[in-house]
Amino acid sequence: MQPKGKEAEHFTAQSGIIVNDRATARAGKRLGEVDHNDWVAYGPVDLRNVGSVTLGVTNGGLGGTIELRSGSPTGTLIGAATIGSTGGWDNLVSPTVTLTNRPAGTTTLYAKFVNAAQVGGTPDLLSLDWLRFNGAGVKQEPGGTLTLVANAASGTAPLTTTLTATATAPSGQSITDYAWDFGDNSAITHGATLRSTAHSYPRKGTFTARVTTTYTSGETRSLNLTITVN
Ligand SMILES: [Ca+2]
Ligand SMILES: [Ca+2]
Repeated sequence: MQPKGKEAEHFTAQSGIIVNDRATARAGKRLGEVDHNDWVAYGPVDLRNVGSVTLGVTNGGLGGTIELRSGSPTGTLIGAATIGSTGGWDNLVSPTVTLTNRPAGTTTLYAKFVNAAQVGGTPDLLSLDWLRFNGAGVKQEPGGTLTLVANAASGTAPLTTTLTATATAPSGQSITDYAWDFGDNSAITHGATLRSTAHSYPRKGTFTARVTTTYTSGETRSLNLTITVN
């Protein structure tokens, strides 16, 4: 089984793509030379109970659409995200794409990059840094509860927001860690009692903020919240 978090550069096949070293990229690498109709593939993946995929992407170029397809580069379209300018190649956004028409079993997931307005292969469309598969997957979530709110969840740049989690552990356990991922490649912050934290988003974009609680058993529970900066 594939892990829920996936570096974009850990593809199993590609067309027209290279891997670039970039200090600001997660795991130090991301996709390069991303042009119209290029694609990367990840497989095998089991998308049962995976309701959405979050895409970590930057765009200092032309922009375009990331099409998620199953089975082949021209297979069933199961989700798409259109990426506008993020103001530079080091500015990451993290939209979450809801999946539809998911295959019933294991498949190869293709991410195809599309912008028919690109002329002569320049400039690049965008750079994909990572993907995250959201949902319980084939493994059951542990017990406990988790809710997440932001004050505010949207606003104009620069936006400073306060994220607050309300969580309970399964019976007989306790919460040992809250981990906060702001969806912009800034450092994840942790704390055993860090139920609430503030974060600033200096630029416009769509970001998926995420909190993960860890229980004494070592099991975790996560929840996403979209932050929209206009
Ligand atoms: Ca290319
Ligand atoms: Ca990466």
